[in-house]
Amino acid sequence: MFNLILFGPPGSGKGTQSEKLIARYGLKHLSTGDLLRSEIASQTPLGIAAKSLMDKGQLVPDEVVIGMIDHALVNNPKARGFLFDGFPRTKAQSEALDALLKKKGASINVVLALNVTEDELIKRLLNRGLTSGRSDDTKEDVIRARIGEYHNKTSTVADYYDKFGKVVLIKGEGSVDEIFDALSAEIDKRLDK
Ligand code: B4P
Repeated sequence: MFNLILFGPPGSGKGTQSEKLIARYGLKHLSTGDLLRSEIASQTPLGIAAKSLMDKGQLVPDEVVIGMIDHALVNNPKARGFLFDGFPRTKAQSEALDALLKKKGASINVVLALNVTEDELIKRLLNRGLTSGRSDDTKEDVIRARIGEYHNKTSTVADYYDKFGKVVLIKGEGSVDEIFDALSAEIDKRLDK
């Protein structure tokens, strides 16, 4: 199995690059943001509770997203590998993910971390908010709260995997294709081994 975490702050291009990477490498895409938005669209109790937090720019509780990922891993026994997009976002989520993969005799191969300046993140998300219909993309104070959550809770995920030498920083500004090429080069190096 080849398991990859695409890491970075909100708006760094995780969703954009994930679509291209799964098409090239045949990995199963697991985006906790997409899973949560699908719960919201179906108006499940989980979705209704998550929406009020997401609309404030806050993270949803660890046990909720860990449960969703556990379910997805169990439901995809034949996957050749997973691309985790927007997960893990806390140290507790990282530890839980490692334990879930261990049950499959697998682990994270690499964490590709997209690096983008804060001004560019805000510009991209406000721009996406014009067309996405996402309520968390339309207000600058909510976007700043999401970036704050990233600095306070999520950036520690990179420190956690860095201890195992698994983190590679990737310049997240430039054209979508340039960034895709840089990400692919890092994956190819590891697939060749
Ligand atoms: P996510 O759905 O993960 O959303 P994101 O971080 O905002 O998006 P991403 O970085 O994928 O942006 P994209 O590539 O699309 O999370 C939403 C919320 O869900 C969180 O705030 C939280 O509340 C909750 N949540 C999700 N996972 C959770 C977890 N594990 N634990 C707790 N809570 C969780 O790019 C953004 C824009 O930039 C797009 O418009 C794109 O077109 C543009 N763009 C991309 N690349 C570009 C480039 N190179 N140049 C110019 N523009 C570019």
